[in-house]
Amino acid sequence: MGTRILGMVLAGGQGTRLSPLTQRRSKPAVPFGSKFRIIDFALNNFINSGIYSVYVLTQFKAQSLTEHIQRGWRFGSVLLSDYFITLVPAQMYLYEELGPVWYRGTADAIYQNMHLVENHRPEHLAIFSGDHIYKMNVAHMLEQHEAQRADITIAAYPTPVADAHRFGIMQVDERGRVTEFQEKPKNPKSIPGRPDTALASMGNYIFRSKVLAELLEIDAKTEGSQHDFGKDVLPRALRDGYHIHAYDFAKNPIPGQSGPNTYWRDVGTLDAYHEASMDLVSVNPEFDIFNAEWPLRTGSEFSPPAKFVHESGERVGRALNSMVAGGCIISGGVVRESILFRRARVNSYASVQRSVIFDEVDIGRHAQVKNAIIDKGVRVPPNTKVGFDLEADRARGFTVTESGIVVVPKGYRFE
Ligand code: ADQ
Ligand code: ADP
Repeated sequence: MGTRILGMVLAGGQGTRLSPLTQRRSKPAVPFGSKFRIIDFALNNFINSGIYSVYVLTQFKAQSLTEHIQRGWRFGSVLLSDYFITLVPAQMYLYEELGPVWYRGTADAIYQNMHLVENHRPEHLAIFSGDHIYKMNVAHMLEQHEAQRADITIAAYPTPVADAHRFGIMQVDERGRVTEFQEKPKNPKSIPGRPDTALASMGNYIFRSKVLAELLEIDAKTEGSQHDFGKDVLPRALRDGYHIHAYDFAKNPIPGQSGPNTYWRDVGTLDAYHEASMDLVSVNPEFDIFNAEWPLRTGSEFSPPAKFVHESGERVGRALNSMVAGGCIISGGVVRESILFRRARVNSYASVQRSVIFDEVDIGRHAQVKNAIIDKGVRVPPNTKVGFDLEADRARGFTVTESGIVVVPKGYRFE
């Protein structure tokens, strides 16, 4: 018997604009929120929606992601064949006409893996992006998809017209059926009656499997196609008369949460990443990770609890408006509005402010760090300042963003 739905997460994004955080890992593998990685949110959306058969498609620099999935995302000793989260690394695919090629685009990534789909014979396929921070009850989207008897359902998010050129933009009729779809249009059309807002695709789709197979078969043979869902497959499906429905994300119900579900962020730039991190440590964050009815799993690892020591004069070990992961020791230093990942160390008289500190970073005595993102394992020597003199930081080779966030890359050694 076939499965009702199979999940596919597109996790091949290069994340160029997140460099240097993506110098050695793909975008979905970038750490976020003290103990998660970006991909965890997409995976939790599936698991919390009761979708337990999930393939994760990777392409670039997948090692970090592979280790994360293998370490954390296994269903223990469950032997049921329908319970799995499996990473599918890109392989050279032998096209008769082209010879072996890597994934040519998002649609091609799925096309090359249709044999996996055939093994499960699912009625529907949920193809979701692994790049965003949000909660989404996919079961509710599936209910609508089935109730509407749609061939394709696209998750939709109303977005300011000024940002709309970055997305696939849809027009829908009064019942929510998609009548137009344009990928990243230069002059995006707004929602009728709402001149400032356009309806953006979230890059999350549910396809009737049979329809997907037909569309991908045609797309693979279409000359000039970039083999991308937004650029090629969806516009073609619309032209060919398939029934495409929009799913209104704001109506998505999350257990344990009232009001509309409006948080969906692409942390695709360093500034967006920093801003989303600062939201988490704010007193009333827009994105709530403490909802026990929507548990957020991640790569589990054993680490001791966070520890805070010393209190005498200037030498105070404490953290305020911050998140501190397991294994950290805040020893006589002060942390404010910051996120500390596992096993970070803040030593005496040091201060850390509005910063994101990755695993195993060591902040030396009297060091001061502000508006910074410090990648894994970097040792900030005693008395060093980061984020105070941006020219000096640039001269050290650090990335400094438009809004003045300083990023210290993995492997950097201070003199
Ligand atoms: P883009 O922002 O251009 O638009 P894209 O680069 O196509 O997104 O990436 C989509 C997803 O696929 C991401 O999760 C990415 O990690 C992954 N991915 C990219 N290339 C891949 C490959 N070769 N193999 C595997 N995975 C890959 C898309 C849609 C728009 C929509 C926005 C929403 O095309 O219509 O509005 O997403 O963010
Ligand atoms: P600094 O002045 O640089 O902060 P200290 O040596 O004064 O360094 O403080 C280190 C503190 O960290 C110790 O007092 C201890 O409480 C804590 N600590 C160090 N190593 C461990 C460990 N392995 N497990 C638990 N706590 C530790």
